[in-house]
Amino acid sequence: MNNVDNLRSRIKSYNLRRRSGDLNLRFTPTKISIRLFGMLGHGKSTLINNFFCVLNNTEYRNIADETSPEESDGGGKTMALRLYPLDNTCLEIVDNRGCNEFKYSEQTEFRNQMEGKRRVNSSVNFQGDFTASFQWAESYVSPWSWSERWSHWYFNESPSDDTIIVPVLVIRAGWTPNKKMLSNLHKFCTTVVYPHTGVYPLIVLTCGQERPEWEGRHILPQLPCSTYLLNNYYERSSERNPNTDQIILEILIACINCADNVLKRCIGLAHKPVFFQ
Ligand SMILES: Nc1nc2c(ncn2[C@@H]2O[C@H](COP(=O)(O)OP(=O)(O)OP(=O)(O)O)[C@@H](O)[C@H]2O)c(=O)[nH]1
Ligand SMILES: [Mg+2]
Repeated sequence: MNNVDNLRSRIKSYNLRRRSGDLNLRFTPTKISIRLFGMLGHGKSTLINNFFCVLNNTEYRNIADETSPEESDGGGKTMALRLYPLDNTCLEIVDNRGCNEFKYSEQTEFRNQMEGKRRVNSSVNFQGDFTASFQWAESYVSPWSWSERWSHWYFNESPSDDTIIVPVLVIRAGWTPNKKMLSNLHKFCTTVVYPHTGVYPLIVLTCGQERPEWEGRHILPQLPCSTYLLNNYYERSSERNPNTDQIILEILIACINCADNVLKRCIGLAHKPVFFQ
């Protein structure tokens, strides 16, 4: 078996339920939810297409709505949360709307997503509507408002024991954030991502072919984020090669390892913590 096949079979054979049993966990998670976050147009949806074609060893197909260059008007293509289960694995990937600068309202939305308050397939909204609706509901304007609002909040995208969340930041190599944006990103990782997931995000730097000098570069050197420089396959350049295949599979293995670390932190606990210290 070559290295790529070997990685592929490790991913397919990882069984979260079995692993939880081996660790004697007191609850049984069944899926790893890889949540993508990042700037508008930096390659999140394309990365999902890469996961599919490499894991299934098929030709590149645009399953997750990669933006074509003609469509790319800077407005953002993905506007809703979209769920993509990876066949025959315990992994799912959640595509996200790209943000502009990781400002507070954008981080609030992402926080709500991690708490399971954003329904899959619903539009992602950076206006802070959750906060507004929560305050409104709490003010008891009418007894109906509370239940009506709650019916819109769908807790399936389980913040709970069923799901281990693995955060992935997708950033284009060559991106030059200003100081404020970098500080926003740092805050996002330390005050939103880590407390909700128990890990720092994996960082995938896309468009590596244009910026080979970014190999080994850390966007947030103060944080222990594993970073991968990647040439995504995309519609106009979709011929597969073993190097890219290997990096894609290594990213998935890193996601599994991240989830495994979270499981180990849950040994002895009755439930997955709502917040990690
Ligand atoms: N050259 C190159 N182009 C890429 C790479 N990854 C993505 N692209 C291109 O970048 C553009 C944006 O990619 P998307 O996957 O749509 O980006 P996104 O982050 O999902 O964008 P939004 O949904 O709009 O936030 C598309 O035209 C892709 O073909 C890469 O690694 N190299
Ligand atoms: Mg997209």
